[in-house]
Amino acid sequence: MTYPTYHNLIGGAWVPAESGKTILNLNPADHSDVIGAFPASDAEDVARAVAAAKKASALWRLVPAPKRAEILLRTGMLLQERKEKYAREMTREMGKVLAETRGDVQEAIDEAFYVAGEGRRLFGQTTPSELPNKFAMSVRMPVGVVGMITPWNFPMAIPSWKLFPALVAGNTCVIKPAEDTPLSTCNLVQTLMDAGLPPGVVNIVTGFGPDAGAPLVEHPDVRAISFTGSSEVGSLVAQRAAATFKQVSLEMGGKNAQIVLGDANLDLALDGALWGAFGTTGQRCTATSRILLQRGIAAEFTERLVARAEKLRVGNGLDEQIEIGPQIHAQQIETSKKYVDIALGEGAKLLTGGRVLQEGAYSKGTFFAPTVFAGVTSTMRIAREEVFGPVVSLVEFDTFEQAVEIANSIDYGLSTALYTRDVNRAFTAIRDLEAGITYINAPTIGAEVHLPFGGVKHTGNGHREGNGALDFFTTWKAVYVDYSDKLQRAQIDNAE
Ligand code: UN1
Repeated sequence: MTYPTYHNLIGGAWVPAESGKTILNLNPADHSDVIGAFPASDAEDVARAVAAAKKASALWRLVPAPKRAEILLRTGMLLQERKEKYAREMTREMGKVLAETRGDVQEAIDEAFYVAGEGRRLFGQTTPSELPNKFAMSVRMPVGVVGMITPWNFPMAIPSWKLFPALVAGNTCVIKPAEDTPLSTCNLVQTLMDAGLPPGVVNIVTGFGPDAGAPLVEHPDVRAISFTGSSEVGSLVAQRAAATFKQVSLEMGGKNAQIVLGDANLDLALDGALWGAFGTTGQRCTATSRILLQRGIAAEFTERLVARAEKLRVGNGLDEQIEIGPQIHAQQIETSKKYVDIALGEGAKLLTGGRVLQEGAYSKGTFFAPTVFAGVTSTMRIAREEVFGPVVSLVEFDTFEQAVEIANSIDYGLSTALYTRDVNRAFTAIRDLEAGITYINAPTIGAEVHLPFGGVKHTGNGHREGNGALDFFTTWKAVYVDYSDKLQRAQIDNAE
């Protein structure tokens, strides 16, 4: 079998891992399709990448922000030209269907155009001084060298959410993409370089979390870490980063609820539920994993949902007819299986799916049947823990207030959706649902890049991506200019 060998990007040069070790990147729909070998990096590679980023920082921080932004603008335009090629490569390495990988590249394009505009803003404040003939203002400064650890489910969009704001703000970066989907990050960063990004400003080290991610988190010259992944790993990242007082932005799990009230447009709510639960094979942090149904419409909704779930075409995402791709790897399949067993053990009723697909062409990859559980109550583990697979639970309720209570009764708080025609209830839900994102009459997935993205409770640690990212990737400097030509003592010389 022949396949290409890819390298780390350090100081503008593509180089193998010092150890020479590699990881094979396989197509999850067909394991005989090898995308390539990528470096299995370790602390030594990370140290070289951080040193390159530190060196590049001296020049990059002095490039005017509007000029930095022009590189992002050109990157967005180049990504438009390359969209189809990159989407196909992403489907090969990640599995999700072409319509979705085109969306993933589009999200990076949107981010590029959005952040490019920030190059001419990056606003600070001016404010009066308490002393005469003194000027006061605050300006945004780059943080320095920033580290990024990104997941496999949005292999280009999520790196773009982190890299582009970090770059426009004048930081230099080391990114460690998920070991399952490094090619899309390489494609993104190659595009940045083709658009004029100087060497060393972005560096890539590929590899496993414990070998390549941990040394990045611990490196003393890295000033901030932006992480998207599981809550379990996020907690470790935060603990390790605390030793060197790094800023940490964590974007983690969800157990997102779609609430359907009795007055909802049921056709619309069904379309939303199917897309939210089974789009990206349920492998989004925003995926709908609980559907809360008001008693009066529950039976009809359930029947129609199951009928449509059974018709979904599961297969290789490169085939335009396919609606649901594979799961990323065998471990995720194991997790889906595990939660099916947990749900059955708790007394939930399996209405469809619940099994690994292995017949015919399915045997070449890692496929799981779209799965629906009914009779789920809010205390069951299947209603509380993230599966990250095509598994959705139906929970019935009587009143709107109960629905909000059930929706909020979990440790996570990323996305929520309410289907209703009642404007009063819609606004009450907007106020009361404990989540970073609430949709009315739209599914739990589908965030746009220029709004804040992130969650509450165990989903995050208070930072936001999207329009919150600049706050993370900059640090405030307060500036005082005294033009009185004499010593003026604050709090003393102007006191009564
Ligand atoms: C994720 O699942 O990690 O809102 C991100 C959405 C996408 C982003 C998902 N725009 O579903």
